[in-house]
Amino acid sequence: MERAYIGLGSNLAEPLQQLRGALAALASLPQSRLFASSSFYASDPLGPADQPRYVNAVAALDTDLAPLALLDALQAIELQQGRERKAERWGPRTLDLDILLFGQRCLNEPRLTVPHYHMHARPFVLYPLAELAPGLHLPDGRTLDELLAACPFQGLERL
Ligand code: A4P
Ligand code: MG
Repeated sequence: MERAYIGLGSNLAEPLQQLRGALAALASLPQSRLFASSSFYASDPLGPADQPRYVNAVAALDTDLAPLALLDALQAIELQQGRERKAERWGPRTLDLDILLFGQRCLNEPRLTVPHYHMHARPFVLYPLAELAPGLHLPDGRTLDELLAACPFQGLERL
């Protein structure tokens, strides 16, 4: 099995419940085992400011699914929980599930870029990730500690 890290985010329709529902769905994915999940964090929105604050968390999932099969499964969970894809970039959503890391793989496919393209600069990704994997390093060799040092715990509140 490979360990994938999944970023969870929601800012509509009871975000905490959305994240709890998503964790339950992750725990029942085939060929996979939910290894751990972080605390929940309230976070200021990145992108348009006229939207509610988010709740974010990170999960560690051990899986035998191929990366694209995992992406399909995550998108199915988003849809089950009422996600509507809107044109606005970084707009509000009931549930967003991003593959942050998949083992030490680097993937550049039309539907899937891993590591997630913006994870290195997002406090609502890095701090929950640090709870689960303090000594982690990215495939490019950067350590999580380095990234955290450059990313203030700003606009973030551990719930
Ligand atoms: N895709 C490519 N790589 C990946 C990956 N590693 N994981 C593709 C998941 N999906 C990946 O995603 C668009 C397409 O990205 C997918 O169809 C998939 O094939 P989407 O979920 O439909 O769209 P999106 O999430 O709105 O776009 P984007 O650019 O991925 O947004 P982000 O980066 O996910 O940001 N503020 C706070 N505080 N907390 C948040 O969680 N999230 C966002 C969304 C904005 N602001 C936020 C937060
Ligand atoms: Mg997304």
